Amino acid sequence: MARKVIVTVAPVGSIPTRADSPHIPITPDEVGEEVRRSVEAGAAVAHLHARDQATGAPTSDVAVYRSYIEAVRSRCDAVTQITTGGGAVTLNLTPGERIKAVLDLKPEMASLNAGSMNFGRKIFSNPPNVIELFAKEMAAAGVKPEFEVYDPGMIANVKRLVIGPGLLRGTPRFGIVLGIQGGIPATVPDLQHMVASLPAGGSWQAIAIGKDQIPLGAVAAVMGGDLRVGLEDNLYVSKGALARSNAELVEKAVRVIRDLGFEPATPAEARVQLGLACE
Ligand code: KMH
Ligand code: ZN
Repeated sequence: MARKVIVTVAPVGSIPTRADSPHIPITPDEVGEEVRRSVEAGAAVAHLHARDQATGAPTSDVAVYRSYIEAVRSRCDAVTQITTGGGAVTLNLTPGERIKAVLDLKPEMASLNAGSMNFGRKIFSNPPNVIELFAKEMAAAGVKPEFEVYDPGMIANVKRLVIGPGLLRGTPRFGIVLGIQGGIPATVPDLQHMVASLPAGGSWQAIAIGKDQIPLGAVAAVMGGDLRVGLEDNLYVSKGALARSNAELVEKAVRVIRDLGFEPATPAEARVQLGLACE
């Protein structure tokens, strides 16, 4: 039987604007519809950032997160994952502001960025005390973290600060981010090195930036991993052609992984693989 690969859709992010692409969803209905169509196309997980409804700028407003989650849940059964990272770079949020929506809304998953770095021309600050705090609070809230790792040192941080001290419930889930300026480049040898550094017993996905999103996602599938696509990290479906929707990116990713002999996991199958539900 074909291996089931988890496709995550990241429909909006904190950085791209409507000037970059008119197709970025901002209202709850837009986000809900984008996720619904992405799930129809084969996505299983929705990674969500919130946007101010008047300006389109990133926001940490819990009411917006709530409206996005309700819009998704009323339309489909995607696993919901909230960011704790986006507003750190764009809004200089405090750790408490970054995790508030996670604690109030208790989505099934949340991102947990596992180290500090240059992020383009900015600083992305995730010191050890914040990593430990987020890990403890997510464990207490019953929210599964996805450790976003941008270089091998961050994988070591997860082992030393979270897994070693027993702050993780269940198996570790990693998002290997490739191609951020300041992080590991988006190349196959870099992905191989990251995967070789992971602790045993968990699962991982490739989160490659820009044009590398689907090619490195396909490599990830071949290597036994999963992949994330979406307008958060990539606006183009092919050279010079804006993706008209997140679903268009999911459709392309699913075409490619099917050609390679895999099948996209349904949300129910993803929940089992991620340890969010029993078989
Ligand atoms: N946009 C990705 C490069 C997060 O939201 O916590 C990083 C990301 C992290 O998705
Ligand atoms: Zn994100």
